[in-house]
Formats: sequence, C-alpha cells, structure tokens
Amino acid sequence: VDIEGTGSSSKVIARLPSGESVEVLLFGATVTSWKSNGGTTENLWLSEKAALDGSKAVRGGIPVVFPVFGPPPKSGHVTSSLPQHGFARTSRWEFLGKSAAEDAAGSNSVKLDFGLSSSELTEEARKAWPLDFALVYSVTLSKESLMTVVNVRNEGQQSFEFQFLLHTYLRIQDISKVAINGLLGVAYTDKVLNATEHKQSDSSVKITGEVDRVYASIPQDTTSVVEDGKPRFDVVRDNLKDTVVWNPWIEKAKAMGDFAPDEDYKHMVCVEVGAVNGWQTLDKGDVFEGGQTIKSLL
Ligand code: TA6
Repeated sequence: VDIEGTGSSSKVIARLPSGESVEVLLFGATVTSWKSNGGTTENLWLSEKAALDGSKAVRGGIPVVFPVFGPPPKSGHVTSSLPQHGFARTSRWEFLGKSAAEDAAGSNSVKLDFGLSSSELTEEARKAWPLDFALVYSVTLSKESLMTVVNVRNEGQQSFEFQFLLHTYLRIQDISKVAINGLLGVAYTDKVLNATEHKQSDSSVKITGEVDRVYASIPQDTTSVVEDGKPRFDVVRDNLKDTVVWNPWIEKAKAMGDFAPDEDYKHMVCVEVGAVNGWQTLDKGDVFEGGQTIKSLL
C-alpha cells in the first residue's frame, strides 16, 4: 500500500500481488480508480476535468453521499442548510490504516479504512449539521470485486436522521448497449419527469436519454449491468434498500463544467446504492452499517 502526495490531493493506492488496484483520495474518501483483471481493466469512470485538489466534489469514481442525498429539504430536517449530497464527499478524511485478508477462496484482499468525525468538519458543515457522529468507511479490494461499506456511529446524546448513498460512476464501453437488470416491478421516483412515481415495467432499464430515477425498497439485493449481452457488473447492496440510476445524457453532460469530455455520457452509468427514500434514524450510541460489493464480471 502506498500513500502518495500530501495535503488535499493525497491519496492511498493499494495493489494485490496479481496487479489489481484501487486508489482513494483522502478528499471525500473518494475511490477514483478500481482496476481488475490484473490491473488492466479500469471499472470506474472519472471525468477528465474532475477536481482532484479538494476544490469541489469529484466528478466520477465513488463519491460518498452523507448525511443528505440530493438538495437538502427546505425545512423540517436539521439538514436544510447543507450542500447538495451533504458534506462527506467534500470533507478531508483520515486514513486509519490497512489490513490484508484472505477471502473465502483463499485469495488475497486488502482493506483500507478511512475515518471522518464531527470534530474534523469545517465550521460551516458543523453549523449546518451540529450532531456528534463518527464515520468509518472501509474499501476492500479483492481479485474480482470492490467492497465499500460505511459505519455510522451516533456519538451524541440525541437520535438523528440521515441519508446515505454511494454515488458510483461505472465505466462502460457504449451506453446504447447497456441494460440494467434486477429492478422489474420496483417503484421509482423519476426526477426527469418532475419527480413523479412510476413502477419499472420492463425487466431491463435501457438508457436512451437523460435518466435520473430513485428505485426504492428493492426486494432483491443485486442490480446487474449487462453490456452488449454480456454480464459486466453485479452491484450487491448490503443493508441499503434503494438504488439510483443516473445518466446525464447530452445536454446535462455539456452543462457540467467538470464533466469531460462532453460525449463521455456514452461511457458511464451511475448505479448508486443507498438509503435515500425517507430517513434513517440512529439512536444515541447506535451504529448503522451499509454498503456495496461491486463484482467486475469482465
Ligand atoms: O444521483 C443523481 C443526482 O442526484 C442527479 O440528480 C445529479 O444531480 C447528480 O446526482 C450529480 O449531482 P452533483 O451534485 O454531483 O452534480
């Protein structure tokens, strides 16, 4: 495991003896690269204009969304003055260390742990969300999979509500050949169609324009990405019941200053596991754990 760089652009890189690798920026504990097949296949999409200097949330990789998903609610919740998608993805996390492990098949894996607690927040974030918490985020690299799991601990004297999501940008070859399976019959909010409620009627979700859907309370835990008829990724949820499917398409891709090149909407799709439909309540002293295992099937 190497730690490269210093200051706000420092990142942790871990490699397996067989060449697979993962890179994590301390900024946002954002995974920016995950390579399988001996390190020859990059599985995540990262914008060529992604800010990697801590100046803004990373456009690509796996941003960590906490304690709110999307624009903060206007009133009611304590989170109303937080930035879109909360502060976790724009905070500086601490590298807590690494541990080597052997998975069931006896093959190597390496686990990297990152921490963020309320005392390390900026003044602004602390003011927006004045609750005592501690996050530990674990990134585990195995030969064919990447597991990313968060542990949320309520260290205060009162219960609090939060949302959590892993904003994963998967790299694909050609969006016109992608089908997303495992969502048949699931209710979703369509944010492109004025946040109206729908039910997934086809067994595959195809992307032929801007898609921004929050699938809620999905019965089975795996969402599959098939490319050109061949299985490409399995995204397996752990204790998270929702999944967002997003592709900005042509206009929105062009409109994002840090999304480059413009036509790269053809080479990415966001499959974002989370607990975002409603709020998770965490009593004082309690811990919530949730995350994903992404399997690269190429
Ligand atoms: O996850 C989908 C989404 O909520 C979209 O609505 C879009 O806003 C996207 O996240 C990116 O948000 P960001 O704040 O990273 O530009």
